[in-house]
Amino acid sequence: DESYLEKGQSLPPLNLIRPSETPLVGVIMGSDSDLPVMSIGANILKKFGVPFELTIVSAHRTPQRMSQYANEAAKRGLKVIIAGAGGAAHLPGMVAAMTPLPVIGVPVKGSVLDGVDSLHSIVQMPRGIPVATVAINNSTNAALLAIRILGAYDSKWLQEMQQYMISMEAEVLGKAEVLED
Ligand code: RP5
Repeated sequence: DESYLEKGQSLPPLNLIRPSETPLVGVIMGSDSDLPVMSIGANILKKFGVPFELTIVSAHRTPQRMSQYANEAAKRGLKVIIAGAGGAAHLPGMVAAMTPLPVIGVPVKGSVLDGVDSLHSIVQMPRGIPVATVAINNSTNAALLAIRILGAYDSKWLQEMQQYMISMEAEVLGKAEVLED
């Protein structure tokens, strides 16, 4: 069921699109225009079987919703937050400022400046409040990093990650063999 990935849904405050009732990872983004990028990472979480939720939280358009989300995240059982944003991408940093949970920022490429604006905005967090920043549009790595962090709570996720790495290696070695033939 991919219905939670549909674009353009209007969300009442904190009525989350929640594939899991007990999510461990919160995937949030500033706008539904970020969905094509962020849904790639969401699908990785889905593939690994990680309970997660996905919703829109805008730092500048819905600041109260952002505060509520960040303040309640740890109490609700989330372990990691993945936050995607474009432009003056303050969402990951603001969320990190209001929760002790690890926050992974995904710089989303906008229509101008090639996403370098978002990258600089997210990666240049001043000291004290860290945001783990992945490459522009790389929600895949954000999801994989979130799973590695979950491995600190439950070694099941480390085993899943190990399997993933082994199959990735086999895939690349397979391609190398084809080239050598
Ligand atoms: C940010 O502004 C969003 O994260 C999005 O990447 C960017 C553009 O937003 P919209 O044009 O979709 O409103 O808040």
